[in-house]
Amino acid sequence: MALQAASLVSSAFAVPKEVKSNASFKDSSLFGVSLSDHLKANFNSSALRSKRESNQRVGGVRAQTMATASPAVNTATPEAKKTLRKGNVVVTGASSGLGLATAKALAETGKWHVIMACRDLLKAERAAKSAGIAKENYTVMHLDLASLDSVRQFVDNFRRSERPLDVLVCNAAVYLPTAKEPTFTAEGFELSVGTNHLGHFLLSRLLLLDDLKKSDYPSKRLIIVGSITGNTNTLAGNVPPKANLGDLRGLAGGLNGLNSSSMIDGGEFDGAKAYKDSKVCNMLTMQEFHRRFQEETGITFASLYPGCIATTGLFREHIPLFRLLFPPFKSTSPRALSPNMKPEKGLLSDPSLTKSGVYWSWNKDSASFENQLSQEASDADKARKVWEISEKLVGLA
Ligand code: NDP
Ligand code: PMR
Repeated sequence: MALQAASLVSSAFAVPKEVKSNASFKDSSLFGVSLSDHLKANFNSSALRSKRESNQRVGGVRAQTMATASPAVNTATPEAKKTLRKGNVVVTGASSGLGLATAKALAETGKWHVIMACRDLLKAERAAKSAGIAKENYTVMHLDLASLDSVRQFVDNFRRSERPLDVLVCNAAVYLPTAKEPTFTAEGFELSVGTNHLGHFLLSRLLLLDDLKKSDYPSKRLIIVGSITGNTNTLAGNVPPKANLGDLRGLAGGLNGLNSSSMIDGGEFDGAKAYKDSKVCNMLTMQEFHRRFQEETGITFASLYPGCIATTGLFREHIPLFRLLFPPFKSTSPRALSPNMKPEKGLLSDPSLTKSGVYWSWNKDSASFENQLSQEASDADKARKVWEISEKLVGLA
């Protein structure tokens, strides 16, 4: 056990200074790239590590990232010859945690140009440099998902760059478990659902229909990161407060906390629940995309649970005791000790992972499997309603 644990925490990861705790990842595979290797090799770059950050280092790194097929170019077919160019992937929230690890791993394959879509340009630039991502393999572009204007501006800027879009990864998220009162996006939506769901909803609708659809890439993908904690068919999803979208009355009212509740189900504000609800929306949205657009566009839509990555920036707002106990507790769990998420076993070589409409997870033996969503997170009727209400809220209907 100790040996396994040691191998899991063998790498240093200098996180950007905004991230209070250091990142500790399990092995990762969203794009079919072994993140752990990259992280081990490069995330300990000291170039931008402040003394304070060094002092804060607690964890080692095994990364678990999000899966899309590698653009594995097969020159044997004319189709492949046509697409020898690098793939272009937009990763939201690539300035930290899973998004940064994913950006790094993809960039290092040499087969992807990563557009790091981030709200804090300086932080993102520093994070990319600190992670050792080669300049020619990434571009940082501004995106604040808590502002629909910013989302639209991002889409404009992206189009101006004249890059084709081959993969979009909706990864960014905020988690506000200790907030007593709701806070709001620029348009007045409760911040967690506004950022994690509505911002991504608008982004993916705009980029999907006009950009991703046009890509000539062999594997076009839209990945939306979900979570076990939004799935009430799991132990983790039964830790209160549980996700529950109810009859969507709060969402329909605009989540503004004035003439409507700030919570999707119309209840009292609860930051932890708002996050879990937003993850249910993410998973429902992926399925609705699949139903509406898979056949027409050939795009693969997928969601995933990346595993528990206990020391990313996500828990920065949590109580200090949680931040102290969660990483060591999680790093001794059987799942964390397993050689999890070996992408070479999974997404690179497993053709089934190109399947659309799936919520992926990886077991302790690194094998990918189609995970079962909770009843609510797989409710097609609810997915349609969330879609229709969200369209109105973001100004698409
Ligand atoms: P981090 O907090 O490290 O990363 C979140 C990223 O989202 C950061 O880059 C952050 O930017 C960005 N972000 C937050 N708000 C906005 C915004 N308004 N506009 C643009 N970007 C924004 O967390 P993780 O890496 O852990 O989380 C990544 C994903 O993984 C999330 O979707 C999360 O739900 C999911 N997940 C994580 C798990 C875990 O155990 N960590 C488990 C299950 C799912 P900035 O750097 O500027 O703060
Ligand atoms: Mg946890 C096998 C059980 C399991 C798993 C896989 C997780 C993952 N959690 C599990 C169990 C439990 N958790 C139990 C039994 C408890 C009560 C002691 C517990 C508590 C807990 C808290 C307070 N867990 C948490 C929190 C958080 O604040 C985290 C959260 O919900 O963030 C939204 C969290 C998590 N637990 C996980 C994972 C993956 C998280 C982070 C979830 C996410 O980012 O979506």
